[in-house]
Order: sequence, then structure tokens, then C-alpha cells
Amino acid sequence: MKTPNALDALTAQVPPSEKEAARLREVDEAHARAQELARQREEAARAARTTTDSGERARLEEQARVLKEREEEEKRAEYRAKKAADEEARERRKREQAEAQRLVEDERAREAAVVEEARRAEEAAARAKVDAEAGRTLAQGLDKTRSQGFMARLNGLFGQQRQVDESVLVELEEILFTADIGVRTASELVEVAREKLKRSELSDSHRIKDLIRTEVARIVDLPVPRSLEGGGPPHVVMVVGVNGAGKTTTIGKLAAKLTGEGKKVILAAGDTFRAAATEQLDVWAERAKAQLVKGTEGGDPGSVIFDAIKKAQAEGADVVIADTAGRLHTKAPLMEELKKVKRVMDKAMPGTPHEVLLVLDSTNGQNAIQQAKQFHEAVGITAIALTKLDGTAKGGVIIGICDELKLPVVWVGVGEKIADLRRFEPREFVQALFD
Ligand SMILES: Nc1nc2c(ncn2[C@@H]2O[C@H](COP(=O)(O)OP(=O)(O)OP(=O)(O)O)[C@@H](O)[C@H]2O)c(=O)[nH]1
Ligand SMILES: [Mg+2]
Repeated sequence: MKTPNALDALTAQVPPSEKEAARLREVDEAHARAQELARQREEAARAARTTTDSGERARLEEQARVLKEREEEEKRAEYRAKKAADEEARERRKREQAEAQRLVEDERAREAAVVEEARRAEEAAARAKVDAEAGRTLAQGLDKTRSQGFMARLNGLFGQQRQVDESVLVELEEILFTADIGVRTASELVEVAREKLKRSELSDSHRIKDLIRTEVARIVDLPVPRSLEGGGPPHVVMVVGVNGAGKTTTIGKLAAKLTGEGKKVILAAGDTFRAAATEQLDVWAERAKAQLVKGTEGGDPGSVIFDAIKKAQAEGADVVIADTAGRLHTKAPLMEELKKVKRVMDKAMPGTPHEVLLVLDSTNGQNAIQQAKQFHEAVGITAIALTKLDGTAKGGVIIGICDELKLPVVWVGVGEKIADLRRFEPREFVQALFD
């Protein structure tokens, strides 16, 4: 089917109205009558000229005069009808223009609808893609820990149908001390087992598994604080950690979660130290549909974050997430700088940051616990994101962090994709580890 387009519209034809047609007929008829009268008049005049009878001539001349009057009358009628027809035609042209305008507008509306439809389809496809790439589960992230890490060895031990005696405990001790769960936590677990053995509560190795499971569940079951909400608006999050821990990646993932919930998010490129750090965050901001506030390379990180908070306040953003440069927890001047950045944030908006999120790389194992201690001392950590769980067998480090620091692990990174970030759920963790 041919759809009218703008070109058709330019020549939109409105048929003449009945009135206009009647007027045009009147014009033609009056014109014909006038011509007929003219013909009769000329005949009478000619006859008058050729007759020799003066009486007859006078009669013919009088006839020609009367015909002339009637002819004039018809011409006036023709003129009036023509004017009326012109008036009708003008009206028709106006209607034609209006019709053309309407067609153009219809066409525009149709085009807009097509564009809108395409946009919706694209959005739906993007959503479907995100759903399909819903990210790994926590259990998938713990795959290596289960199959290669301390859990594999513990399961080996639990699997043996053997009487529990000191030799089993020695083996348990050895496994737990190399389990990245921290020396203190390992000792505690072994002590609990030894106590039970003394009281003859450990008949076989299955009972040890139950015991360890119960203890681990108790250790990781810390109250999980609210994250990314509750302060502000804007709710302000400062993200810290050692080099390459996964800060920027985690910020991107968090931003995507928030914008997916319809929140307005501003990212602050507070890593002014490393070349290309801002571009990296910019890429994440784009992916996550968040805004980015950036400064100059080598500039003051505090001022970038200050600007981001001010912008968020002015524009009514929901959340600000500030990236910072990676730094070794052992470098005092760098930790001082972090404290200063934090003070600047409080100046921009008193009470901020509402959250100080420490990003820890789980492949660092026990060293992550050391990092957490020092960062906590410097800037007061409120939550931990543990990254790269998918790439390591050292998932046990979560247990050590919870036990030694009593700092809540809130997020776990289980891959490099935007959706590969899980909220840490203690029960899910225990289940994934032991079942
Ligand atoms: N497999 C895996 N890789 C991750 C995860 N999180 C981050 N990464 C990778 O770790 C690397 C470092 O991540 P970044 O986000 O740049 O780390 P950063 O802490 O911002 O690093 P600096 O800014 O240099 O201090 C990147 O290659 C990420 O893709 C995760 O959960 N799983
Ligand atoms: Mg970074």
C-alpha cells in the first residue's frame, strides 16, 4: 500500500465544492447567454443597417438596444458568478493547504512512531541481553574455591570414614592454616573442634564438616549494612583500595545496578594519579549510563570529588560514587592523602562520605586482611567489596575478613562483566561452599 508522503502532501487535491461547481456553471451559462444576445444584437443591427424601411429600422434599432441591455446584464451576472467562483476557489485552496499540512503532520507522526518503536525494540533487546548476561552467581564465583581450594581438601577429609582422633585434627589444622581464612580464624576453628573431640562430641569426620559449617555460618553472619542508599541525597560513596584491586570496575558495576533501578548517578574520577584512569572510568560511566565528573591528570583528587558532590546536589542526583587512586596500605603519605580527600568531601557536604567502600582483591588471600586493617585505621571502612572471586581458590578469605575485622563484606565480584557483581548473602555463601 502506498502511504502518502510529504511530496504527495504538497499536491494534495481537494475536489471543488458543489457551490464552486454551481458558480462555475453560472459563469458558463451567463457567458453563453451573453454571447447569444450579442449574436442576436448584431443581427438586429445588421438588419437595421440594410433595411430601407425607416419604421422597420427604428424597430430593429430598438430591439438591438434592448438586446444590448440584456447582454450587459448577463455579463454582469457572469462577472458576479466568476467572483463568487474565485472566492470559492480561494476557500478550496485554503482547504488544500490545510489538507497538505495535515498530511505532512500525519507523515511526521508516523515517522516518529516508527523511530519510537525502533527505540523500544532496541531497549527491550538490550534488557534481554542484560538478562541473558545476568552475571555469574555467587556459587559460580566460588567454583575454584570449592574444587581447588581449602574446601576441596576439607571435603577430602570429611569424605573419609574414619574415627576422629588427634591425627584428623592435625590434618584439619594444616588445611585451615593454609586456607586464606586467616591464622586467627583457623586457630579458633581447630580449637572448637578439639574441645568437641575432648567431650567426645565428634564421632566421625562428617560431624567435623557440620561443625565447621556451623562455625563458618556464625562467623559470616554479620549484619549487612544498607549500601548505596540511606544518606543524602545525594548518597555519597568513597571507594578505596590497593592498586588493581578492582575499584574502577566495581564502581562501574555498582553504577549500572543503580541506573538500572532508575537512579541518577554521578561518578567522580578521583584517580587523577594514573594516566588513563579517567578514561577507564569514562568507559564504565558510558556503559552504566551514569554521568562523569573529571579533573585534570595529576590534579587534586579532592577537588574533583568536591565538584562531583556539588554537581550532584545542584542536579538532584541520587548517588555519587568517587573513585580514588590505588595505593599501598603501607605507604603513610598516600594514606594521609586519602584522609584529606575524605575531609574535603565532608566540606562539600557535611556527613559525607556516607560510605567508605574498601575494594579487596580476593586473590591476595590473607594479605587482603592486612590491607583492610590499615585502610580501616586510616579512613574508617564501612563496607567491603571482594573482587575476582571467580579467578581464585582463595574464597575462604571472606571468612577471615568477617572474623578478624568484623567488617561486612557487602559485594562480591565474580567476573569482569558489568553484571558480575553479587550482593554477599551469608547463607548463600555457606550453602555454596558446603553443599
Ligand atoms: N575476573 C575478575 N576480574 C575482575 C573483577 N573485578 C575486577 N577485575 C579485573 O581486575 C583488573 C583491575 O581492575 P580495576 O577496576 O582497574 O582495578 P582498580 O582498583 O581500579 O585499579 P587501579 O585504579 O589501578 O588502582 C581489571 O582487569 C578488571 O577487569 C572480578 O570480579 N573478576
Ligand atoms: Mg582504578
